[in-house]
Amino acid sequence: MPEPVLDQIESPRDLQGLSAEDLGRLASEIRALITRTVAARGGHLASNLGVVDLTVALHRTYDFAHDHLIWDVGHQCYAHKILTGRREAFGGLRTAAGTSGFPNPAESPYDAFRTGHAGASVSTALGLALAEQAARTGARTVAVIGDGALASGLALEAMNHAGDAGTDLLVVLNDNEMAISRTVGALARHLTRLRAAPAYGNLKRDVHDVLDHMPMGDLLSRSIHTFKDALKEAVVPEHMFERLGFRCYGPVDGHDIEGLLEILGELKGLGGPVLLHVVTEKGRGFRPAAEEPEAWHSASPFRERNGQVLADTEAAGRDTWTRAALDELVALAEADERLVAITAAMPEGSGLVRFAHRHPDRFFDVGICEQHAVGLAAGLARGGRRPVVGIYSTFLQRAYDQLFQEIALQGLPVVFLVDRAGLVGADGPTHHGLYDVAYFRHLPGFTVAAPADRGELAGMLRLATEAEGPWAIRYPRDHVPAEALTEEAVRPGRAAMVREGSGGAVLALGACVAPAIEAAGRLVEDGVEVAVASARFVRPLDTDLLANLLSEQPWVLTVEDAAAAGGFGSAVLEAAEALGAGASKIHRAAVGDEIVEHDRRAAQLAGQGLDADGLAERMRALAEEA
Ligand SMILES: Cc1ncc(C[n+]2csc(CCOP(=O)(O)OP(=O)(O)O)c2C)c(N)n1
Repeated sequence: MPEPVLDQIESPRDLQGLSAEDLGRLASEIRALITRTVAARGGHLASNLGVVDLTVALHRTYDFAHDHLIWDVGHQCYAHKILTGRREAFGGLRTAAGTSGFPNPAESPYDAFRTGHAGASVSTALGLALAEQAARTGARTVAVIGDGALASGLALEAMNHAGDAGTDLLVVLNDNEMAISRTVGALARHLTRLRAAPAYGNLKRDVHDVLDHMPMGDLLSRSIHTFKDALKEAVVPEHMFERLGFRCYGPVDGHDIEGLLEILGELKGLGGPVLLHVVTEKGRGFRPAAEEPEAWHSASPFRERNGQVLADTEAAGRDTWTRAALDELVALAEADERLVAITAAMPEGSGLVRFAHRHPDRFFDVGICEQHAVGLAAGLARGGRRPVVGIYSTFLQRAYDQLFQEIALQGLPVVFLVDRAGLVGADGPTHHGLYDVAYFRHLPGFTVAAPADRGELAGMLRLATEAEGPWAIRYPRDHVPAEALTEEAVRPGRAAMVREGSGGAVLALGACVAPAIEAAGRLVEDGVEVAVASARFVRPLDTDLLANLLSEQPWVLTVEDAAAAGGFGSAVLEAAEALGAGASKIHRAAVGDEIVEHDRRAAQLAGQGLDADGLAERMRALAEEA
């Protein structure tokens, strides 16, 4: 067995001495390492396997210790991490001891930004390019963006600017015809037409065509007209970004390392905004992922041998919140023809794929366009439909203004199923859903709810789809409690007592009710009976219940899986102040004012004192002080 090429790579500079054959072997070794690691740790598989050759070619062509490489989203940066000195830490991918699943400058100077949301790469790359241009450093900037992310508003805003600014910038369009699901929209169709164009795959041939079509025998002009000059004419004139000021090349085969090196080498010499359209295959090299790239976009741990996903024993028999919400929604949609569902490129993650199968004519996947998703919902609602937007808390941040302008200000009946609300585990800080309570609760007219169990979820969803104004229902990336915590029917703005006691009270929000009940149970040994209520609503808040608790209990602890600032506990404090009663009795458990790094969700909750152990400790301390 020859020594692995990867063993010779300490930094990208070590790529310089390698032959074309060695580069090919290196790419295979990296693919194997990625597959092995994701099989053990979980992570983004299909996109990463697709960009290995491109990553090798980029690092061989540029010196990103000096130049800049920005990965859009950043979920496809594994080969980049392996090549930039993080091979060992990569073994602990997405665990507290290992590298994160996204770029992070704290890990390496080869990462310019912490990223995780789609569509930002061209903006940040253009900013860097403008700064480098002003400083005359000669550093070059490259952004790699997928065909899914390119259709996001932010990316198009940046392309619009870059095409006009004329700054040196290479945008590599990594076209694999997929976002997480198949890429949707008119831009995707445009790219399909370009892929089918005869120019596919051979930029060099195009350049020679240009040379060959020069006046025959005109040797002088032929010799002046070099390859580089001809390159300027070998653009793809019908490319929409060509019309917007980019010089566009390709499509080229993103798995032909030699071809990529040749093209990148030539393009490196060009000034101004350049777009290279590269075609790659998601899941390349691992058959299950190549055959089903959607299922393997983000993988749970699996058996490398056959791709069999390993069962999550802890969750056995329990539904995720996503699954439970979709069960209810699909049932409601049978009875209410007005219900329509919208996703921004997350049909699988949001669970709405089940709605889509049942009611394809009432389902809209708008691509990675959260702002548009919310605007579209407003229009549909104004037109008499009842839109339900299934979206992650973190991605809805993109559409904050639409929540105000298009929804709240109009008072339109749109339901937001705010998934992955709270700490999300291994995806880490870019993906935590910590701010939705704060960004919803000041919007006039919104009802903001969080279920503690399945019954509450069903009751809330029914009320929300019947309501005359906007609703948000938040739930975490977790499993629904196996048993009902309360039987009491859900009524707007009303909390529910789930445990009686007079030694203090916990007012818990949503999924925090279950650990609060468990913690209260532990205090019985200490002779303290703590009352627990499921708050159910952040807005409107149950001020009657709050007034009772403040008059009857020695202390009230609010608990939420959300940022403390502006969160549920803040709402309770404000309400207590307005009531003129007992604000000093209120204590808050919430996620602190800090970045919570990637880890298991259970560990993150424990780190914030939000698990049963942490809450029991907090309650014990409050009971002792009282
Ligand atoms: C603003 C935002 N919305 C949604 C997502 C979830 N997401 C992560 S990767 C991805 C697909 C990206 O597709 P593409 O840009 O084509 O890259 P590929 O995975 O195909 O390489 C999506 C929708 C996100 N990261 N950011």
